[in-house]
Amino acid sequence: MSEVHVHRVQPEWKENALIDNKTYQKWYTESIKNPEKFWDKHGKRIDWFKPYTKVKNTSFTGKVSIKWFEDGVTNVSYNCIDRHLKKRGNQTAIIWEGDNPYDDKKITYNELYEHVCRLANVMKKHGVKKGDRVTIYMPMIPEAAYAMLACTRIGAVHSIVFGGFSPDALAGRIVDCESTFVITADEGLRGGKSIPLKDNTDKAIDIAARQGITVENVLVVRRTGGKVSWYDNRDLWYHDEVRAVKADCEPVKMKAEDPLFILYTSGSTGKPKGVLHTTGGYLVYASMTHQYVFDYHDGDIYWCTADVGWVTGHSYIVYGPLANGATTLMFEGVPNYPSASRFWDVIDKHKVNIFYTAPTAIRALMGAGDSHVTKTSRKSLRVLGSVGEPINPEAWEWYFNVVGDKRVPIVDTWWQTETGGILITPLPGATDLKAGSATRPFFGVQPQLVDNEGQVLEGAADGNLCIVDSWPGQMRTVYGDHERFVQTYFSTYKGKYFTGDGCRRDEDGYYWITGRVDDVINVSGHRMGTAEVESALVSHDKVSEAAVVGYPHDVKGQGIYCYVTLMNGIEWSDDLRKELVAHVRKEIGAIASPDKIQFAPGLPKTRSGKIMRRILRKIAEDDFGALGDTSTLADPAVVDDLIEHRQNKK
Ligand code: 6R9
Repeated sequence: MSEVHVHRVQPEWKENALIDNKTYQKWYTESIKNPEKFWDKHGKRIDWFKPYTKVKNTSFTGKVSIKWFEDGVTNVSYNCIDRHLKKRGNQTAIIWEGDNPYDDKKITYNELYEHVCRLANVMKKHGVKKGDRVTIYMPMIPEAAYAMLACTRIGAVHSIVFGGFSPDALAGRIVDCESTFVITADEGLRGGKSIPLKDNTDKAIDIAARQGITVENVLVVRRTGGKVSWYDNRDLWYHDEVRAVKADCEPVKMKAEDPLFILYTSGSTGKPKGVLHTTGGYLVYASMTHQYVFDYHDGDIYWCTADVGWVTGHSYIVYGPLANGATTLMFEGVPNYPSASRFWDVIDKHKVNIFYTAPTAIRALMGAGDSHVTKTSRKSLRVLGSVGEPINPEAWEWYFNVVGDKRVPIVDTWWQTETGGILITPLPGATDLKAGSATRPFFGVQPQLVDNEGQVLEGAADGNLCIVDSWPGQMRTVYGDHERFVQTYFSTYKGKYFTGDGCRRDEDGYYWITGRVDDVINVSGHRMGTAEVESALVSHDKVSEAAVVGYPHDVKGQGIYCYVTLMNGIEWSDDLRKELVAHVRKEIGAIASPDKIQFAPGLPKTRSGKIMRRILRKIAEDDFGALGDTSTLADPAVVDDLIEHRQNKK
């Protein structure tokens, strides 16, 4: 391995930092030795209508049950809005930066209160009650945050579907959680292009209806003014509705373990899972990690570039920052529009202090050249963050040297939809940095590496990453399928939460995430089950079989490589390739667009019929020398065919 460059904590990073190394060590030890006591103290960082007396009640064995602060009563929107009003009613809660650089606005906490209360009243008026599921399919506009908070105000459970997903994917998620109320916009706007959100919603609702789920109402925000179809008995304009209701709405009393939101995420098998997070523990964990990981101080301008359709947007655009009374920036656009300076221009424009983005964006902007960065000031920056996939040391160093001018610490934060918040990360004033390492566990987090047989690995080692005990932000179940929750996360290594990631621990106890060890690929920081892409491919009537693997991609991290076997008598052609790409985009969405499709006369299978993906991965990487043992294949000749096709680029 190449020499690792250690970046020591600089004196300026420590100076005003909330946590230095000594404090980290002390708190970490306390949090592991006596989690009850530690979380009893930190659970009080949010306001409770009725304080909890029980702190932790969790078990990773048997039926698996996870409860935190279970007898406490609170409300998320109250914590993100009401409790700040006295002190910071006129402080900006949300800075919105539109796709077009001339489009922006600021929303104070007082205004946020009114927007959220009105929307909550609209939902109530149309029959949405505590426990009902509301699907949100929105662009990155403040109304997306209002919608989330309005749900929490009345105890409805939101399920946000990323605006890049297709009508089919949206329908699947509406049906799975039986959601009868949808909030969307006429169109989204990204990089100057419009996205037909209302039109997609109409299509999704038709598909859902055929599967027995009737959406009663669609609330539509007018974003672009583009033409949309309208169904009077079902569709409601947001701007009309909010005018007609009161500007106050009591927050509903929620038990700590009442559901807060569902977020669908891809796994190695089957359909996406509805990850369920609950109220109290999630908010404690999101707000605490937001404060300490980003060394957030009162008055800081904080910007996370994620979309609210992903967990990063939930925890670190909306819930964590707003629970802390922060000013959070919400960006509608893309990194390279109107130019590759956009991120850095926005940082200067709004004097952003904390900036949190993904390696795929960093790599793309690195490729665009340093001058786009160096012509901007970026003097306001104090902390940089990275999330979503492993960051390669070259991109890390560029982020550090060029974007941060060697002056600003980088927090490489490892976590998952399932974990609710950051689990492994540096703390800016405490942790010496190594480019490419997520470094050390956050308070209360106990990582463990195990080999494939489940043997615990000590010291410096390479293995499968598990977490041995619960933390408050952990998911509680798969919506409607607890058995799948237990099977997916707690059965591979009994009594432990298995993350699905591979990981190396070095001699300093630093963690280096090496990527997924299951059939999940990470494309531009978006999680994709290879099984989902395969099922989209085989749903095409000319495809008989498909196998999908990830392969290294310079900008996306991983690209999507598909092997496709055709129905008898169908000829392979470039047009068919295009047709298949379009088909997958239609079935799932543009984020699942295959990068490469290779015609495969046959797939390498074991005698029991299991596809040997290991071999397919190697071929996709052009690594023909290291195919390993192929003797267990039912028909070893298949492999030569695949290599030949790969080399002929057929
Ligand atoms: C927050 C989020 C989770 C998967 C996770 C891992 C990868 C996320 C990472 C990282 C290396 C980091 N991942 N952050 N890998 N270093 N800092 O991304 O959630 O969409 O559920 O993805 O992403 O493989 O298992 P999610």
